[in-house]
Amino acid sequence: MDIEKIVEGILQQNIRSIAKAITFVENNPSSADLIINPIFGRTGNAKIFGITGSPGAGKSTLTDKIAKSINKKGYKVGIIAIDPSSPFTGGAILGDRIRMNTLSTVDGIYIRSMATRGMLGGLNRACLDAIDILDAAHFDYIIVETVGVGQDEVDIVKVSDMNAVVLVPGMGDDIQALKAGIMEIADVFVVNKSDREGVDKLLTILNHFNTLSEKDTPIFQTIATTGKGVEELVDYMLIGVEKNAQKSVEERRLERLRYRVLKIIQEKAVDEVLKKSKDSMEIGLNKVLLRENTPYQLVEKLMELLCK
Ligand SMILES: Nc1nc2c(ncn2[C@@H]2O[C@H](COP(=O)(O)OP(=O)(O)OP(=O)(O)O)[C@@H](O)[C@H]2O)c(=O)[nH]1
Ligand SMILES: [Mg+2]
Repeated sequence: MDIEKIVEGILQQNIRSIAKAITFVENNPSSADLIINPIFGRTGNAKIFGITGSPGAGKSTLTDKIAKSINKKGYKVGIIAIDPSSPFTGGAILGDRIRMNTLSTVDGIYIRSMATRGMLGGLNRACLDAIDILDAAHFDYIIVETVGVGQDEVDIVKVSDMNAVVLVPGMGDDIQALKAGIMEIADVFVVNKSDREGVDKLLTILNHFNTLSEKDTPIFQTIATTGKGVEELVDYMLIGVEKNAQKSVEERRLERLRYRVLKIIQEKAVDEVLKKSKDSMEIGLNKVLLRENTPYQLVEKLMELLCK
């Protein structure tokens, strides 16, 4: 693979090169720097939106409409859809392709799915690399769609510039599950499927949440399928992302970088330990199995190898 050509292609906004580059950073964690190092100087311009919400809340439908709306205003939009890893929604990749199909042909909107399965925790590193690739290719806004359930997914929206949490009427217990991680970091609540029954009840819950948390997180109502309410939401998001109420853009960027560097260290450290400790790992594990050593003592030894 000709990395130089791909890098050049990214900077020239060539879609094929962008797609190849994202696949490369996904599949080659230890050499993602070959792509990122030469383009990093061209990044830092894109604004990143997180769209989070439980499976089936209408995130993709909404993202589709939001992207089109932003695109109409003259901006390029990149979408990274992080697939739900739950086996019940295992068809999500195909589903997203079909639902977001209308976008792929529109000039100035690029959509990419990233699978959580089989990533061994490297998803967020790869996702942040993909954001850089789109940023360097002059995408003005990048939307990351994810179900905010696992820690990795909560982390990734935490480091976006603005985070919209999508809720639907009649969620009941679901809202409790979301609460722990996501509700607190929402910059805006979106009550989607507001054509359904139970909107008032959900609004009451959200207002109650706002009162309890002493926050005034704005609440928008949408019907993603028809696009109702989307324009208002987009206007708010475009302005809100510039003057984020909770944290300054600089603060968020610094947090994003800190998080990213720690993720790269994590991945590299594990990689290095595995590479350097093949035999000692096996011998060590057997000792732990026989209770001659503890897991902590083994790690201590393996870390020594890492530092050599
Ligand atoms: N009635 C109604 N249906 C909607 C609305 N928005 C989305 N839907 C439908 O809800 C279903 C799920 O929509 P998606 O956009 O795929 O939801 P998602 O949150 O992206 O789902 P996952 O990515 O699988 O978690 C689809 O059948 C949509 O047509 C809405 O506002 N009202
Ligand atoms: Mg989706």
